[in-house]
Amino acid sequence: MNNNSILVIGACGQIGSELVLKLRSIYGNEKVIASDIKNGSDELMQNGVFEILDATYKGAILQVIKKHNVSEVYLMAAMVSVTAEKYPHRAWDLNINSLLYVLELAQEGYLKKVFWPSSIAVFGKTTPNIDTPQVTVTEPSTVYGISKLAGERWCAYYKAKYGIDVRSVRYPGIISWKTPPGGGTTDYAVEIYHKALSDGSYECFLSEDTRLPMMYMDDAIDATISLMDADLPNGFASYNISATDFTPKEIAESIKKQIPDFSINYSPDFRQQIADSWPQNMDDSQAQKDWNWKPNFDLEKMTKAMLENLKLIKEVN
Ligand code: AKB
Repeated sequence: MNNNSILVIGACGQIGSELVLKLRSIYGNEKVIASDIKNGSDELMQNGVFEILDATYKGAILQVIKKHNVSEVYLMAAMVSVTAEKYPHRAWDLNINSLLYVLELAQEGYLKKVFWPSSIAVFGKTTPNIDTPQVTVTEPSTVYGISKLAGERWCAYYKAKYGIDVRSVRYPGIISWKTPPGGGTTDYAVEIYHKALSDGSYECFLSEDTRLPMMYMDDAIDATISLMDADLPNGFASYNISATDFTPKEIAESIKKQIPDFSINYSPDFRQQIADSWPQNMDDSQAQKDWNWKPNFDLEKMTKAMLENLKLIKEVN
C-alpha cells in the first residue's frame, strides 16, 4: 500500500463490517474508509472514517474516492438470494450497476485495484454439484445468481480489455457471530446457533440432508485479503474457495455435542429450491495453486467458536 486509502462499499453488511475492522487493524484506522447507505455499528463508525454512500450513483462513489484519495475498493454491497427474488430489478441495479461504476472508475484511472465478491449462486442445476470445478457449466436459476454470473463476466471483460486489476472469489455461505446475515439461503447456518442458545431448538427451512458449501467468517476475510495481497497478474475473474460443507442434520449434531438437549425439526420452504440448485461442495484447487488459499475452520471448530462467542455476548447483555 502507498499513501492512498482503501474504500469498503457496503461496510455495514455481514462480510463488509468484519472486513473493515480487519483491514483497519492491518493498514491503520485512518487508511480504511467505511461506507454504506445506512449507519453501522458504533465500533465501525467510531474507529475510523465513515461515509454514507449509495453505490448505485457513480458520482457519489467518485466523490468519496476523490475526497479520501482512494486507490482500492472492496465493493461488498449486494442483495443476496432470497431478497433478490423479491426485488429483481433493485437487485440487478445494486449488484450490477455498482460494479460497472467501480470498474469504469478504475478504467478512468481513479483506482488501482478492485475486489468484488461473487458467490456459489453462479452455479445451477446443470452444474456438477459435487467438487464443482473452477470452470464448468454456469446456468444459475436465481436473480442473485444471474447477477453474480453477469458480474463475473464484466470483471473478466474489464480485466482483458482494459487491464483492470479486479479480483473476486465465489463465497459459499458465510457464518459469523458478529454481524447477522440478511436475505440469504445459507442464513439458516447462522440462525441455528442463535436459536440453539436462546430456545434450545430450531425449525430449519431446508431439509435435513441439504448439503451446501460453508465457511467461517475468519476464513472468508482471510481469503479476501490474501487474494488482494497476492502477486497475481493473470488470475481468474473469480475463484472457487472452499472450507467446509455440511447438511442441517450435521450442523445440528455438531451443536448437540455441546448442547445435548438441542433439537431440530425441518419445514422446507421456497428456499429449498434455491439450495437445491447450488453445489454441495467446491473444488478450489485453482485458488490453492494460484495464491496458496487454505482454510482454518472445519465444522467442529466453527461450532465451538460460534457457541463460545455467542454465549459471551449473551452474558454481557
Ligand atoms: C445466499 O445464501 O444467498 C448467500 C450466498 C451463498 O451467496 N449467502
